[in-house]
Amino acid sequence: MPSLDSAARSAFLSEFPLWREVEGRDAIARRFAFADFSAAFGFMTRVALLAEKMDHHPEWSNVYAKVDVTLSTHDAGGVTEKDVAMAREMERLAGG
Ligand code: H2B
Repeated sequence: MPSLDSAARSAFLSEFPLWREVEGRDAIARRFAFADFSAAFGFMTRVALLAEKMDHHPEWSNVYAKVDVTLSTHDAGGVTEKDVAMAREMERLAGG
């Protein structure tokens, strides 16, 4: 699967302005902020089940109510449509 071209990257960033491009590597990232740990971990649980189905897994970390997510397709060495699909699902599951 090819990495996204610059038009597709711009389209993604305008559709999802809370996502950013990571400096120094081809990846996209966003911090999700929830009301509390329970909401954050509930989100992570739902995403984890979906990630298994999609066979596409986020890099992420959690501190209390915050979840920091980085998406990249390791096989492709960069951002692909799989990452956009996962970002879209994350927005949906976060209630965005
Ligand atoms: N997740 C992500 N983010 N990138 C990948 O390239 C990837 C993955 N590859 N999850 C999958 C699993 C691969 O390792 C398995 C063997 O299909």
